[in-house]
Amino acid sequence: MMVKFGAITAYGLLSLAGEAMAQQTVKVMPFGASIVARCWRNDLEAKLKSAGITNFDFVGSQKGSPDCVAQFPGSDNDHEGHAGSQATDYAAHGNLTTWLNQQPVVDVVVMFLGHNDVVLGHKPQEQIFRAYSTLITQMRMKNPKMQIVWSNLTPLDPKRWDKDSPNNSKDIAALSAKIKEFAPAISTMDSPVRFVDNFSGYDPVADTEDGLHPNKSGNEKMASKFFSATRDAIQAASKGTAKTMRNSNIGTDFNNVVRDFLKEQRRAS
Ligand SMILES: *[C@@H]1O[C@H](CO)[C@@H](O)[C@H](O)[C@H]1NC(C)=O
Ligand SMILES: *[C@@H]1O[C@H](CO)[C@@H](O)[C@H](O)[C@H]1NC(C)=O
Ligand SMILES: *[C@@H]1O[C@H](CO)[C@@H](O)[C@H](O)[C@H]1NC(C)=O
Ligand SMILES: CC(=O)N[C@H]1CO[C@H](CO)[C@@H](O)[C@@H]1O
Repeated sequence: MMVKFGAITAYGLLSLAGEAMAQQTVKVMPFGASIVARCWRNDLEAKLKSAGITNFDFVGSQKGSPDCVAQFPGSDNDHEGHAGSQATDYAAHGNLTTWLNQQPVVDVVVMFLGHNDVVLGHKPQEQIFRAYSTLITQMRMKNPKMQIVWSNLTPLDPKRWDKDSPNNSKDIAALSAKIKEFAPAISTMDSPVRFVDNFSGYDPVADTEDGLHPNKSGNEKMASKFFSATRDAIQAASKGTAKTMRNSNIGTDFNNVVRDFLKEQRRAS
């Protein structure tokens, strides 16, 4: 009788575990400024879903334009991109920590940020990099295993953006090149940083509306560029969460449940 009850319990636990793993949704926060609000996110989601990556959910306090959902029906429009924002301001004010804490869980952050530090703030590159470090530290404080996808910046059309300040497009290019160098240096085993190159192959005239913000072809390029790093980050996060069983459904740490169950079994037999 005891053994039979145990067997049923084991079966129950296993199917519960299977269910929890199947339901394990990876929470992905697209983070940055106005370009993060654009429809490349919806395009990226569509590309991931057609590749069979479906166990993720975009999170954030902001909603993209309804146009993005019209273009990609049924897509998830949540993000954390705030128009006109600078990495240096986020770092100074703790905004990211606030937004991360509004979410019960964040597994992946997709960061695209820094244009405004150059074109609005004219901040020195070292200050921008100190801000990036602070932001990555904040991500890891929220989740020591945060999977980070970090893109450099799309280029600016100098004809439009260098009128008021002649170094804008040059400074964006230099910042982009520096991000490429810095991203692997800040990557760790527990919390990998996957670099995405959004600079090369992007045409700031043909791929934007205004020399900066992507139009349809720019969105498509960005989605393609973000694809493999985001897919890998989601897959890594879902492996990680399956292992430690972050699990609010069961209400307790699954590993402990299994350990106690096995102890019971040994005692019973
Ligand atoms: C960031 O935080 C500061 C200080 O709380 C606030 O004034 C600012 O509006 C926040 N930025 C955004 C984009 O919400
Ligand atoms: C632009 O860059 C040049 C050379 O790098 C520098 O000498 C100049 O001061 C910069 N101008 C502004 C407005 O930042
Ligand atoms: C993108 O915008 C540029 C210039 O604004 C335009 O020439 C191009 O046709 C647009 N491409 C798409 C796919 O919207
Ligand atoms: C002009 C410039 O600095 N371009 C760089 C932009 O970023 C890409 C990738 O990070 C580099 O390969 C380019 O050299």
